Amino acid sequence: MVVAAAHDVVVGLAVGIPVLVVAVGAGVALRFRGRGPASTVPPGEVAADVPTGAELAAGAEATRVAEAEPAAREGAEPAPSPAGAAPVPGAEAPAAEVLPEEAPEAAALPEEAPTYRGRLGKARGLLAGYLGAVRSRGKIDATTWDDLEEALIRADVGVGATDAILDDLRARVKANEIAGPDALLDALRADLAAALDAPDRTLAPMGSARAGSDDGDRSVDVWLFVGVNGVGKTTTLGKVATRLTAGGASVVLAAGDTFRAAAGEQLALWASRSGSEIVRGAEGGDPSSVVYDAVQRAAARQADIVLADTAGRLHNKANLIEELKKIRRVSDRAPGRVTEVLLVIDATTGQNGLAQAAVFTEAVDVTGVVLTKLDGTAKGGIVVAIQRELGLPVKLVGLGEGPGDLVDFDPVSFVDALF
Ligand SMILES: Nc1nc2c(ncn2[C@@H]2O[C@H](COP(=O)(O)OP(=O)(O)O)[C@@H](O)[C@H]2O)c(=O)[nH]1
Ligand SMILES: [Mg+2]
Repeated sequence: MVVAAAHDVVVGLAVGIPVLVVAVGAGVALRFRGRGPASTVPPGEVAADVPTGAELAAGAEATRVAEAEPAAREGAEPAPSPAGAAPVPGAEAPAAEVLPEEAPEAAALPEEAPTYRGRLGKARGLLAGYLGAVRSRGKIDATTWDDLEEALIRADVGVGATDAILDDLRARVKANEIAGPDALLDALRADLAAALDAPDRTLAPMGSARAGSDDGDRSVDVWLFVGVNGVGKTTTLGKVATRLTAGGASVVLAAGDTFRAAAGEQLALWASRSGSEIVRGAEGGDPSSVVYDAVQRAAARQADIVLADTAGRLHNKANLIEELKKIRRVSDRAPGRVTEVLLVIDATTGQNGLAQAAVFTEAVDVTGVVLTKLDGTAKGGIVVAIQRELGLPVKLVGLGEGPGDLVDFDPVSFVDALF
């Protein structure tokens, strides 16, 4: 692919390698873009389905060039409405365009909700071999502990949580509280569920912005969706919109991923699928303006909530953090109030998801985690590691790509589905 301008190179890369970048992990990917020697790829030439180190370095080169003209993305924050002014969408921040969706129809959720047991076949398959071996041995011996340790580590439970759980089980076996392999596996199941216990995994109830603000009726709840590219932010946002509109809420989607046009298109599809309105900006426009306009629009239409999509990668980590902080600040301006910041993590990236999370928790006050693609991985144990390492409740879980494939996280059903 030969492209003309540095800007296009960035877009090309954004489209071409995000999945691989995610696989590498945000920390590493962002570091790659931050340095990188002179490109060995001819200028303007972006090859590749499989990015080599040289191509990632070329990406670094291209993004540095693009950073020379960041003005479009880093304009002044949109000014707040003067007191008493009518909330005319787009008046203060003309970057965003409101796509009218007259009388959107609420979408119906598919009738059959996915079950953990039905969708966690891969994770269960991984554990089954080890757990079967433990059971069939008929007694608890050194091999039992090796099997359990390997099972938990391979399922991505993480070293810390694995050690804690096995220490507890060993002590109880020693104290004769646990007699044989069957009792041991029951205890393991209970320990896993206990490790997933969180004080509060419920989503902020609709209207909490109103309840918590002096601005009374005009307040609009805003939920932000953040996370690395490709983890499932837009899809999750669409699923949440579907769920909320099916419950009778009126929803405005803010297409805050202005990094590439395709992101807006994808969200527009979810808007029409879910019967939500959408506010979009120009490609490369200021995402904060889009969210700001969406809040104005929601207030004018007395909509219940704004769900804001964000870009998962910018030129570098510092940019990403600054952008997210700004989006959060602007979203929190009356009449908007941020009542959830959901960090979306792809379960298939395993322990890398934890490294990614650090970047986002630094930027914005994350209120909960959405763990996606649990249907596609044997590494379901990552949910334990997330809660333990991040101290954040896993609130929602993605079990597929369809509008209904999102469930509230339920530790007991989850753990049961693994055995
Ligand atoms: N199997 C599966 N695929 C998912 C899930 N959530 C998202 N995806 C897919 O992951 C890919 C990236 O999702 P997208 O929402 O575009 O990610 P974003 O870049 O974070 O906005 C898409 O192909 C989605 O269909 C899930 O829970 N299960
Ligand atoms: Mg997206």
